[in-house]
Amino acid sequence: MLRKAISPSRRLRRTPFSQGVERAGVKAYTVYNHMLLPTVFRSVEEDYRHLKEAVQLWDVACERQVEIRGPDAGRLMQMLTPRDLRQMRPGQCYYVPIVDETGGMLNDPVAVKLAEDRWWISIADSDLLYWVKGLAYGYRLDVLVDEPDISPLAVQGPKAEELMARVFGDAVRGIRFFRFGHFDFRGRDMVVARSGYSKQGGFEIYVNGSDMGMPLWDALMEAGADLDVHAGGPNLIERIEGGLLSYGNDMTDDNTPQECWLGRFCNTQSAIGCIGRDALLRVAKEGPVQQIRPISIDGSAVPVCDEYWPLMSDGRRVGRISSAAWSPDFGTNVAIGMVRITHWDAGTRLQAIAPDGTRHAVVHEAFWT
Ligand code: THG
Repeated sequence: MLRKAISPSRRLRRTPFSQGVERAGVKAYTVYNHMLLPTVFRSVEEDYRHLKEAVQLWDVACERQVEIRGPDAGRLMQMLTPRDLRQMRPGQCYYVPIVDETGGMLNDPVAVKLAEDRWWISIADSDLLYWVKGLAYGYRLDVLVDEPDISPLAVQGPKAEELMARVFGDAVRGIRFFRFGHFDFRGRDMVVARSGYSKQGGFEIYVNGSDMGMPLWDALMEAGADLDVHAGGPNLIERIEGGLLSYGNDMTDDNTPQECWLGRFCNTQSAIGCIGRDALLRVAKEGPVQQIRPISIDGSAVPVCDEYWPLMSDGRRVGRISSAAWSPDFGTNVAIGMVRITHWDAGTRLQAIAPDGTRHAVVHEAFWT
């Protein structure tokens, strides 16, 4: 396992909140969309406990926005995803699988509809901008596609609403899940959504302008002192408990949305214009032959999963673990795996080959929360 520093350089982008993150004592980063993403402050377990009890500021500026604007924006958006966007209104966010012409997953972003002719795609870790620009150019669409100076800052945890109300006013309390509103911070308009990569509730502020990063970070830290606000980040344990998938870890372009258990976010039949529609309709006839499942792994705390761990049955490989962590609240190791159809029923007992030994594993029906 990697336990070395990463050499900084201009290619590894800092964020508008990096000063605040460093001041808060960040202990580890990962790299996401060529940008720093803080992952650990006190320890993964302490951060997990604090996330479930208080409120955290997350520097998720690495969730970069692909902005599409122009008369063909809606058409281009529908080309990207098998989720039917016809009912989506400005003010809404949708979690959308993005697929290529084979139905393979290219990204699993949050789409933000600002206006009929203006959208943001809040991307996971892949260079989606080039696919979108390529389609816009190849199809001669009347749109502009670029990456604006917008940096998400997530406020997550049970006390998030109280903290947000103190800084943005009581109106934030009225924002519904996966909806957004426009709010003023020191004369700058910002999109504030009820969303975020945790199951603890909270908001995401699409910070408008890098120059506003530290002023907003400081304002939130000051306003939340008595709420025990602390810096945090997407938490490995909490997101596995909650079944939140990580693109590049749990799935790649080798997987269809159906394999990723994202079928509930697809309306392939009615998503007319989606580039991958024909391929997905073809595989839908047969149904997927492997699928993501929650898995528990017996024994003491597992090491970091930084490569697939084979899942075995009777000496045959029937799947793989892609994310795993010890869950203090569930008293077991929780994991996300891809399992073959023959072995994906809840209760199926398998063996997981972790680097420190082979362990018993059990397939579950649903994620833990
Ligand atoms: N917020 C924003 N951008 C993002 C993420 C985010 N970009 C990168 C990454 N996260 C994209 N992946 C996800 C994965 C899950 C969710 C959001 C983005 C998510 N899922 C909920 C669930 O599955 O329970 C809710 C989905 C729904 O009901 O619509 O929130 O976090 N801006």
